[in-house]
Amino acid sequence: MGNEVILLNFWLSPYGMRVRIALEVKGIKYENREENLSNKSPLLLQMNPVHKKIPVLIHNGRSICLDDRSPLLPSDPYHRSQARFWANYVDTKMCEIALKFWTTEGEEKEAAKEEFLECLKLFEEQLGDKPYFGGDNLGLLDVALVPLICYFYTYNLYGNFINEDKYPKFIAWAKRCTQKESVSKCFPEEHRVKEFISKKKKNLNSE
Ligand SMILES: N[C@@H](CCC(=O)N[C@@H](CS)C(=O)NCC(=O)O)C(=O)O
Repeated sequence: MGNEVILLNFWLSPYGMRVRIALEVKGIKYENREENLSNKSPLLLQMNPVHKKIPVLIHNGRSICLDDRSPLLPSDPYHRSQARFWANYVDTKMCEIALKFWTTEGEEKEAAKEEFLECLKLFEEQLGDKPYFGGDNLGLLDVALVPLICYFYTYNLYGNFINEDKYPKFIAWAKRCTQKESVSKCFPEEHRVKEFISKKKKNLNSE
């Protein structure tokens, strides 16, 4: 049997970006297939019939998860559970705040901004003096968090709130990550993010 790996994806998805980065780090070759989320392909519906969401990773015709023997996870059980805890925090908390920031105005938007900055403070502490959350190399939390960096430019454009001086470690980490080819090649171009978000905002404002 061949060794066919297909990723069903949507270019702006932070979840999709992290799978791409993990595949790059592991050196796995794959085909990236873009999905139209308002008209999902039969393959997506077949491979993820419960959630019907991207990303879906398909290996030789079967949907799979990236496994725990990944070099992204520390071997020490305590550090492994910490990495999982914080990666889950990104999923549940940060992605929700980011969505609130994009889709609300006024007080709610301000609250989302404050919450986001609180998260950055926590991550600044978690990072300490390490180059990456994973230590000397990218780890699970780095890969989970770094896709959010590609929205920073547009955050600042619409909210002007990320003051680099306040989060020096976090900003240095972000720059370090984006200088890695395994990360930067999975990021969409800045202008595409900006165009997509300004279009979304226009649609929301006209509703
Ligand atoms: N927890 C899921 C979240 C995936 C997710 O929310 N995917 C979104 C795109 S970013 C999606 O497919 N949305 C389509 C829909 O909800 O119909 C993961 O980590 O993979």
